[in-house]
Amino acid sequence: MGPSSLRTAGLVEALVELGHSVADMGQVVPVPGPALEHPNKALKALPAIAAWTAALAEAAYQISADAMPIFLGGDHSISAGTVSGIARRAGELGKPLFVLWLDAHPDFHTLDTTTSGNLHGVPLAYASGLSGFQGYFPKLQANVSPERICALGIRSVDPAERVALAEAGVTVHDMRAIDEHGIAPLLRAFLERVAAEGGMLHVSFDVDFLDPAIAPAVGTTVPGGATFREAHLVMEMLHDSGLVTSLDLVELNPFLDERGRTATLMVDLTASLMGRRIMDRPTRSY
Ligand code: NNH
Ligand code: MN
Ligand code: MN
Ligand code: MN
Repeated sequence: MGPSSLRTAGLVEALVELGHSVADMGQVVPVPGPALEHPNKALKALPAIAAWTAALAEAAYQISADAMPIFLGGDHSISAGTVSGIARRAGELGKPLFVLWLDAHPDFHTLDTTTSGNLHGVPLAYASGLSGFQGYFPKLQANVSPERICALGIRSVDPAERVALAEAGVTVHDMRAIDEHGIAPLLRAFLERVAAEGGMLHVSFDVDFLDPAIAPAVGTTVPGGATFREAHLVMEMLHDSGLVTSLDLVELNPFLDERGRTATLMVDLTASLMGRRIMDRPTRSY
């Protein structure tokens, strides 16, 4: 229902109004795979998510040949497919891929370390090439280097993720860092790295990055999230950078929304990323 809700809230219309040409590619269709037995009995819907990952990786690889894809979730597990498919495209183009992970959570579990068994907790670890997915998720054709990932807005990290993030060298700017430094300098430093290396940039936007007071329509709210203006500023800076090559909008659950306000906010934030601005600015610098 998340994608329908984003469409109903006017995502396509907002992008068209900004002068973009938009093609709604509809629904990716997964091909069901075999039943899978894993020693971690907590894992939920493993065969289904593995099938989705394969289908989405192929779709992301294909569509990124000549368009900027926006992937609508649905569960954040879709990013196992979207990020790995984009990584394959980046590899083929000979460009380094960077990932900006906007989320309350780092989603850096492996199939062995997740205790909830919710596979929205694993996509970034899979796409980073962490071991423990072999034989269950599709074999990775390309991965994103963990040192090229920046997780922003983090405020709920499980013990195993804490260790894995540090070992892998992921940049994590938690809410404490945002409070202390402000969100702009943290993002600017990352964008400067992307620009310096001539990289592609995938942005993965989990609704729970936002504070639940402004974005209630998500199953895993965590207090103390990004404010309305922090979130728009991130999107405005991303636009000005000209670096973003693909985007996920995930975890929107319209059953939990209030009069569509979260869906509308996600559309407005996407519009900021795609060029909507309060006032024209003299330069495109970020
Ligand atoms: N880390 C927890 C888990 O693996 C929560 C993950 N929930 C999310 N991630 N919504 O974005 O179950
Ligand atoms: Mn989820
Ligand atoms: Mn997430
Ligand atoms: Mn989350």
